[in-house]
Amino acid sequence: MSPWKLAVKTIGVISFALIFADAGRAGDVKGKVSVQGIKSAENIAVYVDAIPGKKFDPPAEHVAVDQRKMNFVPRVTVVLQGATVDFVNSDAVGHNVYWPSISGNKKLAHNLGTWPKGEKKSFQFNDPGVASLLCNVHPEMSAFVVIAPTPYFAVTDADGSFEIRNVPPGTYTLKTWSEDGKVTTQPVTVASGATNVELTVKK
Ligand SMILES: [Cu+2]
Repeated sequence: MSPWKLAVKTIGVISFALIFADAGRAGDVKGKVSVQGIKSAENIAVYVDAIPGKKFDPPAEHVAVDQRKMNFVPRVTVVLQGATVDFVNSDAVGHNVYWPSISGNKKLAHNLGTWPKGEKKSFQFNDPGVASLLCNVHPEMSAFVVIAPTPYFAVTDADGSFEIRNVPPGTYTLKTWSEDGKVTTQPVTVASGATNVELTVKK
């Protein structure tokens, strides 16, 4: 084979391989949440709903929720089902952590107790839904842990923008959860590269 023909053939094989690699490459879901009748588009959880036939191993890395300056930080945390959350206390006062239910199921209520600065307590969230975190020492404190069935999730920033990275190509249901709005669902088809979506959350 002449060097020229060999070069053409090699380039052909490489291009073919690249096209196939690209077709299977994960994409990013980028978007913006608009709100109707709600004050803010911030702190809205956006996630890919359960994928039939697909199960995810609990992540090894723990997620932290702090209690700092008399607030839970962050206010909204999304975790994959099975994830362990470390509840930290960074204040000089004792804080408590409890949730009266997960998505209204009172059987999943739990009280972790009260502990001082510098200590933490951990909890593994095995049931999907939303845990409303409260502190029984300071009734004004509240926050949320959204337990998602997939590892593809994000929380909106101040202007409602979000980005879910590394989603395998496919068609899914995007779901939102917010403190004051209704749950929104919307189909999304993900390919390699960026997929842009717009979502509206209503009161
Ligand atoms: Cu407290």
